[in-house]
Amino acid sequence: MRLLSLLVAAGLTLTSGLASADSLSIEGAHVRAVPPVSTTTAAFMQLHNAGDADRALVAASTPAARVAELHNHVDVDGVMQMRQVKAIPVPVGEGARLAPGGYHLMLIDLAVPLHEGDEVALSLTFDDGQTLEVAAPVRRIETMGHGMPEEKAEEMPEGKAEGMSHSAH
Ligand SMILES: [Cu+2]
Repeated sequence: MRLLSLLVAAGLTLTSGLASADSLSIEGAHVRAVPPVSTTTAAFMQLHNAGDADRALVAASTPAARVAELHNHVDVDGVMQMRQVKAIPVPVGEGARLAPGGYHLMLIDLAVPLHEGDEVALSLTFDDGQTLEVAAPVRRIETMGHGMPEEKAEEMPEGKAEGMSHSAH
């Protein structure tokens, strides 16, 4: 499983969940843990824009999935529906919040099952051409909206060890 070792290597070279370049930065990036039968999941994070120009996230990619799409949830006659969007606005100061029930990165056709504690390398491209890389830990997200167990995943090195033993098969 070369791909999984690639994910682990990326996790070692990047500060977990945190990345910055120029005025844009990423905080709290994480990927939703899903059952092994699931081939899609979502990534969430807070994007900050401390610069003097509004930016937009226009593309994403990851070695962990064939496709990474930008998605939003929209209210259609009282029913929340997920839609692909061309861009996620990242205004100066305000930034953008990617969270359950709103904007998110949809990871489609996962290359390997993601275990809690694994780290997924995400590459985000913005409308000015700059790309930010971030290592997003896989976490269990119990509910929609708030109440994410942010600290729990940090204390679970077992997940990473398990991932490595799989790569030895
Ligand atoms: Cu989606």
